[in-house]
Amino acid sequence: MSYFQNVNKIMYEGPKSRNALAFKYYNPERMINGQRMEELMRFSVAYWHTFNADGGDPFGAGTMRRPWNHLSGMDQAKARVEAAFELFEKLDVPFFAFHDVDIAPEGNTLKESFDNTDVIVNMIKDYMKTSKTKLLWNTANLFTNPRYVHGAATSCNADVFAYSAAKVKKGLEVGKELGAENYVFWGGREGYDTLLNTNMKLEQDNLARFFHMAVDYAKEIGFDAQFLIEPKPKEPTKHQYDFDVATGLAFLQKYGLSDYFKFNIEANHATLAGHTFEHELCVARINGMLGSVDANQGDKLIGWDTDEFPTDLYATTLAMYEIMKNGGLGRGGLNFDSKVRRASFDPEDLFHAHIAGMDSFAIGALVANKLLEERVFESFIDERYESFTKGIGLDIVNGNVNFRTLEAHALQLGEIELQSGREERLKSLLNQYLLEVITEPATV
Ligand code: XUL
Ligand code: CO
Repeated sequence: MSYFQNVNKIMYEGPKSRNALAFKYYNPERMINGQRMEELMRFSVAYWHTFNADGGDPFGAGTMRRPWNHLSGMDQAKARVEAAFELFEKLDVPFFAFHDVDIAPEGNTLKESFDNTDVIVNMIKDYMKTSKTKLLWNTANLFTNPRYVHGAATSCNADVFAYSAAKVKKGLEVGKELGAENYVFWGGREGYDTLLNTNMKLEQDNLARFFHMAVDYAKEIGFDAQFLIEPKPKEPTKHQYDFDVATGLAFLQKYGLSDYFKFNIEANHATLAGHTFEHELCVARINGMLGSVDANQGDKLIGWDTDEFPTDLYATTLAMYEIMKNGGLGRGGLNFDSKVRRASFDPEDLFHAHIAGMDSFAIGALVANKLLEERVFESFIDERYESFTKGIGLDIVNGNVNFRTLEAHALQLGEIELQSGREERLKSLLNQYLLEVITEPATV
C-alpha cells in the first residue's frame, strides 16, 4: 500500500530541472570540503509536523488532507509509521525525530500510554532494520496535556514532576532501543506567566535536579546519546527559562550540567529571542556547545513561532557558515521542525516543502564553503583584529599587562588610527558569492 502514490523517489536533477519533484541543488553525493553533502547536512524529518499536524490554528479547524485521516487510535498510529517510512525513503533522508505522543496515542493511564508506545516502537524498529533512516532524536512531550498547565519539571505540583520524570525515563529507554543519536529537552511549559504566583528559584533548582536524574539514568542504562537543550524565549509561557543559548549555558554551568548537554538551536526560536539564527549558532559554537539544529524560519511580520520551511538563502548560508566553522554537526543534524502552511494541504506539499528546505540548505552549504575556502570574511576579520597580534595587543592577549602598564601605553599615544568596518562592502561580497553559486553549472 502506498500513501504517496503521486510521488516517486526524489532525485537530484540539477538547477536547470523544471521537475517540481526533484532536487535542484541538494545532491547527496556531491563532495563539500571532503564530505558527502548527505553526511554534512544530516537532514531529518520532524514526525509531528509531517504526520500529526492537522493545519488547525487558533481561528480554524484542521485542513490537512492525509491518507490516514479516516483512521483513529492505534490504527492511525500504525498507518503513520508506514507512511513515514515511505516518505523517508522517497526523500532519501538519513534521519527523523519524534515526541512520544507523536508516534502513539496516550492511553487512559500512564501504563496504557507506555504499552501503546511499545507496540509502535517495535514496529518502527522493524522498519529501521531495512531502512537507512535513523533516529536523530526523540523527546517527551511535556506540554500538550493539561496536567502540564503549571509546568512539568518546574511544576508547583510534585506529582507532575514525578509523572514527567517517568515519561523522560521511558523516552530514554525508547531512545536506547532505537539507537537515537541525541535526546532533546525543549522546556515547553518550563517558565512562568507571572511572578505573583511563582517561586523561580525552586522551579529552576527542580529543573536542574530533573536534568541530573536524566543524566544518571541514561548512564545507568548505557544510553550514550548526546543530551540537547532547545532554547526558546517565549511561547507558550511568557518567559521560558531556556530563553536563549547564553541563558541556557549559564544555567547549565551554575548547576554543574555543562559537560552533559549541548544545544539544539532552532532558527525561529532565535529570532523570537531577538537574535539572528547565526548569532545563536555562533554563541553555541564558540563555547563548544553546538549540538543540533531545528531548521525552519519565522516571519518578520508575525510575532510567534510560525515554523516555516527554510527558504531564506541568507539565513541558510550564514547558518551553514557557522556549522562548517564548527567542523559540522557531529551527532546532530538539520531537523526540519517546519510545517507546511495551512493552505498547503495536499500530501504532495510535504514533498515540495522538504525539497525547498533541503535545496535551500544545500545552496547555503555551497556558498558557505566557497566563502570559507577563499577566506573572504576570515581574512577581513583577521586584518580587523591585527592590532592584537603584535605590540600592546599581543601583550593584552598573553596576559602581560595591567591597568598601570596600559595607562603608561595610553599616555604616550598620539591620535589613534581607526579603520572602517566595511559592512556594506562585505554584504555585497556575500551577494556576489551567493549569485555565483546559484548560477554555476550543475554538478552531477
Ligand atoms: C516547539 C519546538 C518543539 C521542539 C521539541 O517550539 O520547537 O517541537 O523542537 O519538543
Ligand atoms: Co524545535
